[in-house]
Amino acid sequence: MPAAPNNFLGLPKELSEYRTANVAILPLPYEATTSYAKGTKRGPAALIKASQQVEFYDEELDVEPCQVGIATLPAPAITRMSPPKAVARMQKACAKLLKDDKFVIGLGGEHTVTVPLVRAMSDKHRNLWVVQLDAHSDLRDSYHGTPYSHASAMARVTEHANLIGLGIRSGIVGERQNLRAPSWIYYAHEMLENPNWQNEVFNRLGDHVYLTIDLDFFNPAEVPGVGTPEPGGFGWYMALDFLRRLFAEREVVGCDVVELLPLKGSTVSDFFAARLVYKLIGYKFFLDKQK
Ligand SMILES: [Mn+2]
Repeated sequence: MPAAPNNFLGLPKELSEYRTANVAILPLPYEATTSYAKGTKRGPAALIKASQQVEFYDEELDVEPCQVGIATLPAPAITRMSPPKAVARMQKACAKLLKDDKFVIGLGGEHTVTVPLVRAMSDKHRNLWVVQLDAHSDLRDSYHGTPYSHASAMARVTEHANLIGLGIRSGIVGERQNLRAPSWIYYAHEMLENPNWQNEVFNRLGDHVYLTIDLDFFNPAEVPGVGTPEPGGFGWYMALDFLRRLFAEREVVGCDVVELLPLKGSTVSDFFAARLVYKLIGYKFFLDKQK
């Protein structure tokens, strides 16, 4: 028997050809500045491998979202580059996909990969908003000597876009005051105490949104395979409830799922991440627009 194609979902040729695909999966196995556990560079490959066990059928949407066509790109050759060079190379790769009108989903790698993706997206979409699901604010201006640290990803992002950070439960003193208006941070404990947080977010959020999901947003009991786990966190259904509304009420122009750190002996996090990426594709193309 021929081996299954090594692309997202293991799709046959007619559903994974670049020319006709609406979605481009861009693996970014970049890991240069991780400060705790190592291994996020193996994230994209583990996610793609796990995706080959995901069913094509989405029972919630009652469709096969993969029918829109999903091309899996080769990873850009960035492993030996300095951070500024690697960031420039990733931005170029993303810009090419946007020029070809693909809906880009970046797979990390450490959270730094969001910087080049947002730079490419903000060249195309003025007044871009970034929605960040993450345990960490990532707002240090630089960390361990580099402005391209994973701990500085959102500091760089706010140079190009407005930001709404959700689920944050690890940060630095003064970060909320230093955030340039109209950006916002929602700490996890505040979201738990405020049943109206979603409405507040949607009252503030602009029309064009780039979505970045750091898997440590989720409870580490549910997603243990992350570089920097934080106690607390949110669950699958809570996230889907928010994401469904985000895709229905706003124009999501691109996304990434980052910081997957594949663990020996457990595929839970890899499969969770793969299913999450497929949910994003389903919500992007198969929800009725409301607004
Ligand atoms: Mn994080």
